[in-house]
Amino acid sequence: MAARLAAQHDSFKSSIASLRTTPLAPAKDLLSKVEAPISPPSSTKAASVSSSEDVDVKNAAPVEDWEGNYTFAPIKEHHVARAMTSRYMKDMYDHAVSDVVIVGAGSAGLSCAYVLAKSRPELRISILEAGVAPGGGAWLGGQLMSAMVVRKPAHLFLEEVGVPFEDEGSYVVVKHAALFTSTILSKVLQFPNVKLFNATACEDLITRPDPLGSGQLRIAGVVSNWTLVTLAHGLQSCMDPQTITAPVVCSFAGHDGPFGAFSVKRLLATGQVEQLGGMRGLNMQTAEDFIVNNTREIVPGLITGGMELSELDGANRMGATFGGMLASGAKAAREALRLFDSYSIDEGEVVGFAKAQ
Ligand code: AHZ
Repeated sequence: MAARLAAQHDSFKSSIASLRTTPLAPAKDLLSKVEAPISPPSSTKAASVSSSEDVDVKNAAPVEDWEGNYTFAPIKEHHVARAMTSRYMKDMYDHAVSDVVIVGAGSAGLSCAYVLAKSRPELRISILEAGVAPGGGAWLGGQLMSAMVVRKPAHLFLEEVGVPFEDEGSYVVVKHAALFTSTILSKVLQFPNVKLFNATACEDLITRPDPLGSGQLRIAGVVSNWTLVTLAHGLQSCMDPQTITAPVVCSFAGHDGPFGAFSVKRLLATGQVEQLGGMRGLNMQTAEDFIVNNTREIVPGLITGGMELSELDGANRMGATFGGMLASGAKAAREALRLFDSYSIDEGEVVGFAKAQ
């Protein structure tokens, strides 16, 4: 048995070695032979190129030469490891106390982040996005189709962000939803006061008796964990999370789903809201106005908008029209600033009302 495994291992090693060293066969032979080698590349220069292990990178100067001599500046593996680790850990350290936390980087969350970060560059804004790719449902229009419909007046927000569209009268059309999402994402990420923690889930909310005397519990930040760790909870009994303290949390976790409507579901579980209305059927005529006009602080310190709000309020969905999400995010940002400016804050915690100027 051991001898057979060793023989298989040797044959595997030699087949890998042959993939590395055998010159590429002509294309017609490749098509006719199932076991044809795949590399090296077909360039006639390939035979004279050294393997990467042979190259002494210590003193190589970077050269952008497209004729076969493109040379990268030297690097060591630990440079890459430290470049990532030092920045990520510094961000976690700095953002452990934030001014505003946004949960969910879909169209509503990103719109909120854009307005907040642009209008108040001194604020420290953290975004938690459970997925690896921010953008939520805004990479496509409806039913996997490209175009994104935005009803007026939310086209003004597209103009503000710099997303081109075709004007169809009462609504506008962005030729690809990904154009909106990639544009707003690139702008949000370039603001120095924003940190996006993607692949990071909001697992819980920090609560405190409200020092402002509301008689309710105040949301004082979020409990976070890398999403993979959150998902592994089923396998492991307990893996403790991290926290971000903040006087204002804006939640845009979308409608119900594996991660959706996170904050309102958590508030229900903890008795901070009595019931969830549950998202209602589609009504494009009314749904967007409702979501925008009801985007609000739902318990002290927590603002909810986007489709998460439909789960709380029992509001209709709107399907593939996105103006309500953009305007809900923008309204939440205004509300977040109003709250923030009304507080006296110590190390991210609300300690009283701001003194009148
Ligand atoms: O990954 C989620 C998504 O990117 C993220 N999210 C959810 N729970 C989270 C948690 N921690 C961190 N616990 C979390 N992130 O939140 C994002 C929600 O984006 P979305 O696009 O699903 O929601 P939205 O409200 O921004 O936009 C909704 C778009 C819709 S749905 C709809 C309909 O069903 O009719 N119509 C529109 C326009």
